[in-house]
Formats: sequence, structure tokens, C-alpha cells
Amino acid sequence: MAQPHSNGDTALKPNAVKPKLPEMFKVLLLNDDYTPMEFVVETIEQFFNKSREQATQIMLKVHTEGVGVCGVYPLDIAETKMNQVLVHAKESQHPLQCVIEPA
Ligand code: TYC
Repeated sequence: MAQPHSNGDTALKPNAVKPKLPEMFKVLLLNDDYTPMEFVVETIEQFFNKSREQATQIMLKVHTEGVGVCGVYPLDIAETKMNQVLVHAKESQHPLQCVIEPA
């Protein structure tokens, strides 16, 4: 039986009581010299639900800085989006690269 003023399990095992938030991952596009800008913009619109304007800003950031974030998701969704981009690029014979990293 709990003593007066004790917090019981909450004090001893916080993780057993408080659900953990899912760990989040950034989906990044990497720059290259060959993939057309238009293809990158369309890819960002298609797989990351961005407007034309948002997708263009992300593409230009990747083009000028080498890397840019398309979105942040739980691991399973981040992996799925990365794979969708890589398959789409390969089918179109563009060398576009996509990676994930912890947010
Ligand atoms: N650098 C490419 C070009 O000049 C455009 C590009 C942008 C490629 C973003 C990849 O992730 C990328 N055609």
C-alpha cells in the first residue's frame, strides 16, 4: 500500500505511465548537377503535399545550400516518403538523392 505523500508508480517508473511521443525524422533532398529543377519541384509537390511556391523555395534551398528539409515525420512515414522519392527518381532516370535523419 502506498505511503502518505508517495507518488506510487508515477515517481518510480515515469515511462510506464507517460506515453512517449514518436521519434521524428527529417526527410532531406540532396543537390546534384543533373536532376532538372522542374522535376524536383514536382516531386516535392507530389510526395510532401507542398504548394508550388513552397516546393520551389525548398528546391532553391537545396540547389544553393546542398541540402533541404521537405518534411518531418515519424520513422515509418519518413522511410516511406524517402523510398517513394528514390523510386520516382530512378524510374525517371534522374540521380536525385533523398535521405532521412533524426529531427
Ligand atoms: N542542381 C540542379 C540543377 O541545377 C537542381 C536540383 C535541385 C537538383 C535540388 C537536385 O535536390 C535537388 N538542375
